[in-house]
Amino acid sequence: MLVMTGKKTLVIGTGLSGAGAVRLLHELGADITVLDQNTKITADEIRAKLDERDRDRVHIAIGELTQEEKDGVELVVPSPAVPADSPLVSELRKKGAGIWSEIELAYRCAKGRLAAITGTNGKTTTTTLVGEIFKACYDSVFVVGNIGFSYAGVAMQTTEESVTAAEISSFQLELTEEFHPNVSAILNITPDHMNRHYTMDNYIAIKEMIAQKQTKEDTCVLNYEDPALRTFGMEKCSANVVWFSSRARLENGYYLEGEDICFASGGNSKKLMNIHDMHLVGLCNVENVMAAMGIASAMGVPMDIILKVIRDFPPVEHRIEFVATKGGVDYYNDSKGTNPDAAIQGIRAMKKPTILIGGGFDKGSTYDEWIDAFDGKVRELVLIGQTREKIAECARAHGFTNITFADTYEECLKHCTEVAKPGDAVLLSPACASWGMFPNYEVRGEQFKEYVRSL
Ligand code: UMA
Repeated sequence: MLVMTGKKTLVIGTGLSGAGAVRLLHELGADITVLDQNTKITADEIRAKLDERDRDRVHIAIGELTQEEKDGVELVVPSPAVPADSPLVSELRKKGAGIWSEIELAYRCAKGRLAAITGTNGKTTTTTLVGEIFKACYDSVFVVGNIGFSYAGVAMQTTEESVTAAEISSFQLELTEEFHPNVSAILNITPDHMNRHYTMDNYIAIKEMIAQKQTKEDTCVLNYEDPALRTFGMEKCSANVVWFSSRARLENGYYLEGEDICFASGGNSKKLMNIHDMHLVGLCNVENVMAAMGIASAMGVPMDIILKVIRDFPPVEHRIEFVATKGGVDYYNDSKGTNPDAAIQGIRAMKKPTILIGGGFDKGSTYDEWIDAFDGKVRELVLIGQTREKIAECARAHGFTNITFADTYEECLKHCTEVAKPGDAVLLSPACASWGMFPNYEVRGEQFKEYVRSL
């Protein structure tokens, strides 16, 4: 067990991750300062975000730290929103402090077996599905991480019998050292978060860190169709690799043949299920399901249990989620389409002329492939947020000109209902993060659904 008694620690950020880290550090007996760099927040607001047991046991700092507060800090746990190269983190790193993500801290204290899932898209669906499969087979199951539950917050509740499914983002992975899941999975890697990771090579290297401590005793589930992952699995990964493919008939691994998901091992293959026997739709979800099969099977869940849970599994909220038909118009919430690659899956799933809502926070993405994927289906593009000019310019360069700018979300939603005709679809799939206009993509999706229901 990690010994932290009396050690001077600093938690940066007071969201879910920060509150979870404080909870765990408190249990470990550390001396904790919690810093929020948002100068608009008050100490009382920070206290209210912490667990009741921690509220009066931490030192709270807002904005910047004094020299005294910085001196002697041995461990820093920055929240995922805090860049790993931010001035404060860099300064404390230089002074010799350990810099761990909340996931690394949690891992060092948690017990039982761990399946960790990363990838640019599909993480939440796959992690939720894997969690449901685990619950159908094991008594003590935790579903944590980027999905919206702090791993550190529950680490002390895990036992040797526990089985944990963790969704892990690149922000969380980049500050890991000993993190070592029994089963890891990288679903795909396409450009995202370039404002944080700068280059694609760096982003790929960070994603691959999920398997950096794995050995032949462990399993790494990888997408055979992703060029970077194919190279990683064949040349660099030290774990036992389980492949999945939506295009090739594999000799070993999970693959799609026609409408059937099959599994092959040592040249023998068998059909596992037809893709129409599940509620999840779209090729991206077939890939998520194959990955979940590989992860759950490697964690010891029998295939009949895996298949039963997949058949019953409902679609995940905010991911190509059908909301309602109003006035002959179908409304779809794909607020989780927070990058161009995810939004491509959203538009591909549409079968009708579509009014598409796009735009939001600028993560440094390029939008060409997304615009190309419109494929004659988008009737009008309604743009909001910081990226609207950039997207409009890109769309025009690709010959798409039916573009409207909205200054507010309300104006945008109202415009969509005015221009949509019976037989059309309205799709919220912005290809951008929600930050700046909303606290997160969930709020953006909820507001869309509320508006549609009120029509
Ligand atoms: N803050 C600072 N300094 C900074 C930046 C932020 O002090 O430089 C403070 C803010 O004032 C605020 C806190 O940090 O108090 C916000 O931190 P946070 O956004 O990390 O908030 P959490 O609630 O801890 O959420 C994080 C993840 N957020 C991000 O990665 C940005 C959540 O993922 C995750 O669910 C949660 O931990 C639990 O693990 C969200 C996300 O958007 C869903 N993830 C990205 C994505 O999926 O694309 C990676």
